[in-house]
Amino acid sequence: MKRTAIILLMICTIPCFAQEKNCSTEQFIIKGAIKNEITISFSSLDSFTVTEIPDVIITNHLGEKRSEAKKMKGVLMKDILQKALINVESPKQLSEFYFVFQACDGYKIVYSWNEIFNTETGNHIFWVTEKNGSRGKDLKEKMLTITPTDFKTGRRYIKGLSSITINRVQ
Ligand SMILES: Nc1nc2c(c(=O)[nH]1)N[C@H]1C(S)=C(S)[C@@H](COP(=O)(O)O)O[C@H]1N2
Ligand SMILES: [Mo]
Repeated sequence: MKRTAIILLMICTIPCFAQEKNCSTEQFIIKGAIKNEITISFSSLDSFTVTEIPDVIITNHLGEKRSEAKKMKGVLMKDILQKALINVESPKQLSEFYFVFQACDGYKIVYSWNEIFNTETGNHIFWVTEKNGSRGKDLKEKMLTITPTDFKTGRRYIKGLSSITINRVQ
């Protein structure tokens, strides 16, 4: 009886220690080394062009299939990020900047300024506003970004994006 009680107590306390696995966000903030902090929510959608995104197989670091993202639509992240006015003395120095995308569970990934604005990859980094026939706000993760041209697509598939911080390399 006592043992059962201890086991039950252990099971009930697990959620307190687990990372917030299935968190979601209604909006994300663009901040850091910029003149104008920007908040993007589902109502911001009207200000951007929405395009179709090809189907993507989400793979882990070993290239194994984790899930499938189909029937997606989205907004190019560079259309959004170009509205952030970076604190810089000359355009040449923009090459020193990088963007940290952070999710609600603390998961973080990086893009460089050049990757977004000066390579083909920048044409394939999306805020996913529709997936598998559901609108973004009805998705489990709500705010979601994807880079379909990555080799291992899971790494930069950000579920529950909460902020983008613009930093300058030290
Ligand atoms: N918020 C958040 N997003 C995340 C992760 C995470 O830990 N937290 N893990 C990434 C990794 S490493 C992989 S492989 C994929 C897995 O995607 P899936 O949930 O569709 O299987 O999610 C990515 N997105
Ligand atoms: Mo992964």
